[in-house]
Amino acid sequence: MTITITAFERSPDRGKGLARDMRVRWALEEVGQPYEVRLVSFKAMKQAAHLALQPFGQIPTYEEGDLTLFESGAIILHIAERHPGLLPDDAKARARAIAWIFAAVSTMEPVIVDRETARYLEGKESWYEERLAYVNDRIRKRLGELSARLGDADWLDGNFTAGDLEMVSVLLRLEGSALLDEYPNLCAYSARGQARPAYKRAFEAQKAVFLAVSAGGQ
Ligand code: GTB
Repeated sequence: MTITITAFERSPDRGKGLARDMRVRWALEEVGQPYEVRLVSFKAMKQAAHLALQPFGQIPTYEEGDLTLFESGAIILHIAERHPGLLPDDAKARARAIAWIFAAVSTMEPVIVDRETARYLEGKESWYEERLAYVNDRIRKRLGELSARLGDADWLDGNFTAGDLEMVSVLLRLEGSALLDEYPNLCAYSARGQARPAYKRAFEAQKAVFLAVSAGGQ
């Protein structure tokens, strides 16, 4: 059955792979599932046809036969449960890997997104730098805890899982800030994720969208 996901027609990250379709692409590449991509404009995302798939008017979505999903974490869990390669067979190890997916999106990502939101919405305020210091400290707290748990292991719990895929994707949102550099084992962890052939294929695929739009002079 054909899998179709949605992605930005013009991603604001200009091909850096930071939008959440990248995680879904990466998961599909890890399990060797071909997929199609429907590009949506910001205008189309807020219109009825897309809202029927994604009630908040966002990307990514996932369609497979009569199944439609939204929320990248749920999509990744669905892919990981349906195809071998992203979750261990052992039931307890599988449950722990799923816990790491949730840890990435609900414990780590909110503090990181808060930093981005502060920059976009409050960057010009006189108190921005002061607020940023607090936001950065909240991120450092989480990075320190994650760093302590990872230690010198390659992945969070044994072999690479969907939990690592989600966690590396979240850490990537810190690229360009110096925060991650304070935690060498997390830098190495992120680099290991990005070195995976499936990550590279997914990255090139999303970058091709940006290059095509740029070449079209749009
Ligand atoms: N919880 C949802 C999920 O995980 O699927 C969140 C989905 C979401 O935030 N989608 C964003 C979106 O559609 C794109 S990924 N935004 C449009 C809107 O809300 O109108 C977030 C994102 C966007 C851009 C960058 N960037 O340019 O660097 C990075 C991340």
